[in-house]
This record gives sequence, structure tokens and C-alpha cells, in this order.
Amino acid sequence: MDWLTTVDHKKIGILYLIAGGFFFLVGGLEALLIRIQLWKPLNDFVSADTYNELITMHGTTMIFLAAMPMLFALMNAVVPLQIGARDVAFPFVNALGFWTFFFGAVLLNVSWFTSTGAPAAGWTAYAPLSGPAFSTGHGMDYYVLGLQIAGIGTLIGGINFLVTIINMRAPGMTFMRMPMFTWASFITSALILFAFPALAVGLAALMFDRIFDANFFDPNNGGNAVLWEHIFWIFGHPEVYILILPAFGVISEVISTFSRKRLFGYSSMVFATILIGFLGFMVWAHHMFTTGLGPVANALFSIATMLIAVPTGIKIFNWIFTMWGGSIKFTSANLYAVGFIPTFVMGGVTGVMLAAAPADFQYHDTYFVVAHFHYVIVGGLILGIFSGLHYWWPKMFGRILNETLGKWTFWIFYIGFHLTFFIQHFLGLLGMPRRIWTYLDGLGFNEMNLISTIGAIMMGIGTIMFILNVVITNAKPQNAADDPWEDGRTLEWTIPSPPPEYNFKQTPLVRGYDAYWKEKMDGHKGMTPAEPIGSIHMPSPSILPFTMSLGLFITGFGLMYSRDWTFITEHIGFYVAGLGLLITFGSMFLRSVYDDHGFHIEPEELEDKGVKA
Ligand code: HEM
Ligand SMILES: [Cu+2]
Repeated sequence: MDWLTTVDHKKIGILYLIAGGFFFLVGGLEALLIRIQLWKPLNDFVSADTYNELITMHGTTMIFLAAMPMLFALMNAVVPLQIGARDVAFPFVNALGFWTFFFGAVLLNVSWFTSTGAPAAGWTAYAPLSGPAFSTGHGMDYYVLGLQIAGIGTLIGGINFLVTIINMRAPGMTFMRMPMFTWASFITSALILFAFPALAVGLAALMFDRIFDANFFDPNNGGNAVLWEHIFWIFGHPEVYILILPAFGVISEVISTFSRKRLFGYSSMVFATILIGFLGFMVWAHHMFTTGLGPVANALFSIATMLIAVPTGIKIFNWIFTMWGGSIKFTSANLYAVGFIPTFVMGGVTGVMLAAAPADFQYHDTYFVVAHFHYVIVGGLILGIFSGLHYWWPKMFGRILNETLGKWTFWIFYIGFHLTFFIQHFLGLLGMPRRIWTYLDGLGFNEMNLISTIGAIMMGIGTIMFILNVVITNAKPQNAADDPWEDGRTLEWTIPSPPPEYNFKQTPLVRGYDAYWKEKMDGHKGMTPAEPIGSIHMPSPSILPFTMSLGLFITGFGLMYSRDWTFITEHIGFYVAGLGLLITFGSMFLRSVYDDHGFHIEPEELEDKGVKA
């Protein structure tokens, strides 16, 4: 019950981690099934239809239900601590964001258990394939409504972080003294604010096409199928930066901590991040070179895309210069961070190759593309998340993950990763198409596919080892020091691990970049407080975020079956949808009429309230 009603950012971070981790396993299982199907030519392990469901759900799950929530887990666990705040700006909204994500995710996955199966039009849901004419079952309805509900959670989460970072920084923490991970979370949140509404609009239009017979994307009735591609990628391209920027932030923190050096070129890092965020919105049509936009549009989008290599290159060099001459400690967290750099560079290089429009006509829809984006997403983002988890685990849970096991996990996962995806570049160049369930013998694909499958199994083993590490660590006593790596530079390392409910007994006074490091260098033990000890105002827990999201879940269900459920009366689906909305709006009503003043933790209690969050 405690967990259903919590509004504490640290607990919500843990909820995101558990849910995101769970869906990472689901998406990973789907990936393994795909790779088993492809391990030899003409395999019939799964049917063509099931294969389409698997790739669609794998892509959708990994992006929306695994990667995003795990990043939100880190942002929730770390950002308020890094800026010296007691919580996010709107704790209630934070909880609401988690629960809408969660119920949207569950709704999407319910599709597996229905008679018409999971969505099968690819994670990009290209129209008219995703429309009512070609996706006849309910699969795509689950996609449309599940993502719509989960998207609400992401959007309000992003807005919450924007407000938090703008408004709740400790005294003295100017923007140019903000830790890099907080900067990255800030830009990511801004991207969410601009990108997710585009997705919401697209999904709403597709819902109208599917459920209410509209014609937004149906060319036979005056609609426009390419319109969907524009809307989708205006969201979709920024989305990849939403995913990668927080990973960049993690890498910056980890590399500088374990090199015992200030991040090289901090201000250029900040501006590179802003520039990447901005350019990320200008280049969506590089996903559409082959749709026939014409040479002028293709040329402009091609050049704009290649421009992004400049700020990205700045970041890469700054990381390398940070390590240069540092006294580097190869902890597991740092292994992931250092391993990130070359892999991400390789993903970037194939990205520039794809950005050359004429070359893209050759690579398009082959395994080259699959190799490219997995280098960026797995070799970038997932390594970044693993790095961040190892780094902040002691802060989140009070226990250090086992280092030996952590290093073994890294090597097995890393080697497995390159085995899986490096070879797919060549499969692509040989012409193996993407999103096709099998291939003929004698095309020269066999051995490379087998190797790729073996690599995928190694990654699976690596993931299981990580879970094992979590279980083993969990059995140990909670004895991590406040600053367990001893070289912590930022504010989160000045408070106990895990932090008390209110984070900072007294808000710290920030005197420079890497605030804690600066105090250490000046010979101080901790931060100078910016306020006297006093009573601390806390928000009260609430079940309403949960019920609001549950209502949306019920509404989604009702809408989906609005045509088929004809028992009792013809429009029963719409009544169910109405009931759901009633629950949601009822909860909103309660929230607005009930005056909740929260509670206070008094100075006397601060001493014995202790460590438990
Ligand atoms: C961990 C090991 C992973 C393996 C072995 C794996 C494997 C695959 C395979 C075999 C495909 C199908 C390619 C095709 O036939 O078109 C695929 C597609 C895809 N994967 Fe992964 N993947 C992994 C992780 C991830 C992660 C972490 C993400 C994102 C966070 C991701 C995102 C995608 C996307 C977006 C697609 C495209 C789906 C579509 O074409 O609709 N994958 N993956
Ligand atoms: Cu793109």
C-alpha cells in the first residue's frame, strides 16, 4: 500500500526501475525469440504473423516501456539530490506520471493474450498498414491506446522535471554550476515537451481512423499516408535524443568521478547538449529519404543530419580529455562508461553513412539499419543505464553492487553485444532485408546469422548475471557510506545512502561547479548549510494517481471493443469507456476539492527519523 500511494521521488524512481526492468526482460525475451527464428535459413520456429508481432512489440516495448522508464528511474533517483532539493516540484504529478506509464504498458501487453494477437505493423506503425484496412484485429488498437496512455505519463513527467530544475536548485547553483546529468535531464525534458504532443496527435488521429472511421491516413478516402510518417518522425527522431542525452549525462558524471578530474570543457558540453537537442528537431525526414520527398528536401535533411556530428564529436573528445592524465579507476560503472565511447562512435559513424541520402537508398530497410540503431541504442543508451545503475546503486539502496560480478557481467554483455550487431552491418550490405521472418539458403547469410544469435544469447546471460548481482547484493547489509566511491563530486554524495525522506536536513549552499568536490578541496568535511535547521514540509501520500490511471486503462479497453461487445446493448464498449473516464475525472475532482496541506517533520524528529526513505 505504501508503494501504491507514495509520492516520494526516490520511491517513484525505484518503481520506475522495477517496471522498466521487467519490461526490459520482456523485450529481451522477444528479441531472443526473433534471433532464434533467424538462426538458420527457412526456419519455422515462429510463423510469419507471430514474427511481425514479435518485432513490433520488441521495438515498442524496448523504447517506450524499458528504456524510457529506466531513464526516468535514474532521473527521479538522482536529479532532486543533485540540485539540493527535497523532492520534485509536483510530487503528486510525479506519481501520476508513473501510474499512467504503468497502466499504458500493461494495456499494450494485454494484446498478447487476445484472440487477434499483438500489434504487428512495426513500432513505427506506418499507415496505411496500421489502419483499419490492413490491421484488422485489435492489435493496433492496443498500440494506439496503450501508447497514448503511457505517453501522458512521459509528458507530465518531463514537464515536472523542467519545473523542478528551473525552480528548485539550491542557493548558489546557477545554471552553469549544474551537474551534467541534471543538464542532460533538463534538455531531455524539454525535448519531451515538444516531441510527445506530436505523437499524441498522431495516435489520436490514428485512433479516429481505426475506431471512428475517420480518414486521416487513408489515401482512398482523401487522407495522406505520408502525413503519418511526418508526424511519427517529428516525434520519433527527437525521441532518440530523449533516450541518449541522459545516457550522455551519466557518462559525464561517471568518467569525471573515476578519473578524479573535473569534466573537461564543461561549458562546451552544456552548449553541445543544447545544440544536439535543437538540431534533433530539424532532421526528422532522414527517416523518409526513400518516400519520394525529392532531391532538394533530401539534400537539406541530409546536411542538417550530418551537422549533429559536430556537437556529438565535441562531447566525445571532452570525455577523452577528461580521462587524459586522470587517475582512472576501472570500477564496473566506469567500465560501462569507457566501453560506451567506442561503441557509440561506431553507431555515430554508421549514422553519418545513413544520412547520405543516395547511400541510404542502398541501406534502407536492410540489416545495416538494424545494426546502426542497436549500436546507438544498446551500445549507447543501455550501457549508459548500466553504468548509471552501478554508480548510483549505493545511493538508491545503500548497498554497493558486487564489483567482481559486475565486471564479468560487463565483459559478457559487451562481447555478446558486438557479436550480435557488428556482423549485421555486413548482412545488411549483402542485402538481408529487415522485418522479414526468414531467408533462403545459399545467400551467404547463414553463418553470420548464427553468430548474431549466439551473441544475443550471451547478452541474455549478461542480463541474468546482473539480476543475480542485484539479488545477492540485496541480501547484504545496508552499509554503503555517504560517499561510497570516495571521489563523489556532486551534492547527492553529501547525504546518507539511501537518503532520508526529506533528502537534505538543511539545504546546502553551492559555491561552485562540482560543489561537494570544491568543499573537499577547501578542506571542509561537508557542505555549508544555506538555512537554519527547521521544520520540513512534506507532501502527503495519495491513492488518486493510481485510480486516475486505472480509469484511463478501463477507458482504453472500452474504446477498443466498442464495435464487438454487443451483449446487453449495442454500445456497451462506450459505456465502459465512460465509466473509466468517470473514475479518472472523479479522482481529479476529489483532488481539486480536498484541501491537502501535507505534513511537517519537526527539528526534534530530524535526529531520529534516520536513514529510511
Ligand atoms: C538486448 C538485445 C537485443 C537484441 C538481441 C535485439 C534484436 C533485435 C532484432 C533481431 C530485431 C528485428 C530486426 C528486424 O527483423 O527488423 C530488432 C528490432 C528492433 N529493436 Fe532490438 N534487440 C535488442 C535490444 C534492443 C533495445 C535495448 C532497443 C531499444 C531500447 C531495441 C530496439 C529495437 C527497435 C526499435 C527495433 C525495430 C522494430 C521494428 O522494426 O519495428 N532493441 N531487435
Ligand atoms: Cu532520426
